[in-house]
Amino acid sequence: MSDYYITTPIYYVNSNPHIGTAYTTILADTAARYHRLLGEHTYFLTGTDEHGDKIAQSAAREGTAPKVFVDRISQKFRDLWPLIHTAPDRFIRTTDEDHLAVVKHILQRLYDKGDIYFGEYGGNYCTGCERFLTDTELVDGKCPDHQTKPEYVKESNYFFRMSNYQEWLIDYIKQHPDFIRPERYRNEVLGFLREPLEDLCISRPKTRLEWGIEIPFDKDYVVYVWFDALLNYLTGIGYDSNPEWSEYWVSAEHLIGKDILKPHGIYWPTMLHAAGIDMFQHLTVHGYWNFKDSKISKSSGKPVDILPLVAEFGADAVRYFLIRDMVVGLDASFSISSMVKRINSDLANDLGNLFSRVAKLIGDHFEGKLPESKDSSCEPRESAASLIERLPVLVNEFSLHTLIEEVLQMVRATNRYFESNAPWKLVKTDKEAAGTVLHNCAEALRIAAVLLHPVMPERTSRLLARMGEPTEGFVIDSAGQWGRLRAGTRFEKGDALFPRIDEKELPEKIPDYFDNPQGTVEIAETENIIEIADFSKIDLQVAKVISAEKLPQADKLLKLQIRIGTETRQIIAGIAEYYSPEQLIDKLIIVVANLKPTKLRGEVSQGMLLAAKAGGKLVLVTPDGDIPSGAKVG
Ligand code: ME8
Repeated sequence: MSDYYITTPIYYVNSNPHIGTAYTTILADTAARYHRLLGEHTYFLTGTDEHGDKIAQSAAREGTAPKVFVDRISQKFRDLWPLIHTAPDRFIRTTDEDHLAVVKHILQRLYDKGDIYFGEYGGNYCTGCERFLTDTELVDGKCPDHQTKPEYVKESNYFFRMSNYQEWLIDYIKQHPDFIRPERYRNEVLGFLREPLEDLCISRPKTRLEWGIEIPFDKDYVVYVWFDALLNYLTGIGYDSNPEWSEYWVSAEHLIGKDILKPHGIYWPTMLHAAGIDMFQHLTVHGYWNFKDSKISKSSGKPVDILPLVAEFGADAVRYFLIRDMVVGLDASFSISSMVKRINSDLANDLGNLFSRVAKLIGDHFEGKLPESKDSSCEPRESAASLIERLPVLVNEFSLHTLIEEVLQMVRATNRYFESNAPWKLVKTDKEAAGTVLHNCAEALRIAAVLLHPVMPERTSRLLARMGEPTEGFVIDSAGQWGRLRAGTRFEKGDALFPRIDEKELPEKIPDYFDNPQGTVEIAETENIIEIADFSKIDLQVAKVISAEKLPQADKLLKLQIRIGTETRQIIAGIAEYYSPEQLIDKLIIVVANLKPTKLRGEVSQGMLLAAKAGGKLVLVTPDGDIPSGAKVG
């Protein structure tokens, strides 16, 4: 059994997870599941990057202590992962105790070795990137990724002698063509390395930034956030504590977006080499998900949120679209329309429909039991065998979109086989022959489900369960064998695995992803007109009441615990005269989600609910229909 270790970037906790960060995590999760399917001992690490200027500033803006702030946002990432069916083996935080120890250990080692020195440096610092940018990286004096002018910073600091390792790194990359992939990013790194490499400033004086890991040999400094963050990849597998860490390490694959190529392609290998640690196996770089030509990011405005998509289409269908529609290395365009087309054509039509038709015929003509196959030679069998043979190559090359497309080609071949043999007619003249066709189709569907399980773990498990097959923990060597299904097994049709989506209904349901879905609205003049921009400052969201109780000694107040998306909050509402706590449980309400928290009768209130009042009556404003909590109102 060989080992495989895959990592995602650890995400900054300066704001919530979004489509981009979810994408890398889904891609890594899918890769991990494919390696498990190949029978490899696999470890998958993700987590959050919690130190540095950017986080300290976000916490300060909110008036919260950094640790309280990072605990809250980090939890949002942790809560999101199961909702999109990702299952990391460890969720690392750079504030974890074992990580602090690893960072200090490596710093001390490099310092003792003479690879760290004290000096002075002035340069253009981009807080968004959390690094100094060289003059050649600036476009019109601005950071091209963040469109902000960097700040000139000059101060005494500790430096890592990165320049000493420039020649070594060039040679290493040249000798290991797959080290940085796809090739365009390898070339980009070699391009950076054509310029002389400067030493890396790896500290910040505490007088400017306290929120970081203290340098072990100088208590007046904290370590630079990138130096701290990159080392998470070692902490995550128990470097220095687990004797088996190196077995995973040599097969490590770092998956990142192209925005963070330089720290991973240059800082990280030189840091490892200086510390006497072997290189990881691959740095695999993907492009950006764009929406209308701009990168989806926490600062790009809407849409960024993945949960409304999951609520509308289901986590597995969203995963399928994201993996199928991005070629790793290139940018891809996100739109609801392409997502709906993909789900409807591949999943609802090709896969889901075939399963329903096969299951229906088995139900109608074979009492719901799988008929026998008298002859298993058919085109689907051949295409399944050739795909399974190439599976390791496609997985190791990270060609997951090709792999998925090939599975769908096999499904389409099965549809053709089904159509050309017309078992619904054949059953009337030759029941045994019809049984053979249906059995072979079922076998092809089973193998398709096994091969798509890493992309859609939940839906394919359901499909397999309906054939009485194991739903997880299988490996391709056995599960990929044609002929595992036994005649006579119960075969259930069940409800549609991938219901067809009607695109016309979506602008109402997930308006954030559409331009002005309601069209322009004429409003009557009133005295108190506000601009749309003023209104859009108010973040109205749907929330679900989880619990409610009376506040002692406060006749009018109720204390509610509400859920907004994945987040739980407490609000104190003056509605006790109109609603009993029991009436409120499970109710969907509308809340102002971005109100500054306040205290009422000693209790924190993190929001305000909306209610309408007239003539001594008060009623809550509620959504007219079932919609997930966290849905935006506007
Ligand atoms: O850079 N398309 O964290 P980060 C695709 N903490 N992927 C995207 C994306 C988009 N539009 N937007 C973001 C950091 N990503 C550091 C990393 S690692 C030691 C430290 C993904 O929160 C992509 O993987 O800014 C990108 O590299 C990452 O989120 C950046 O996350």
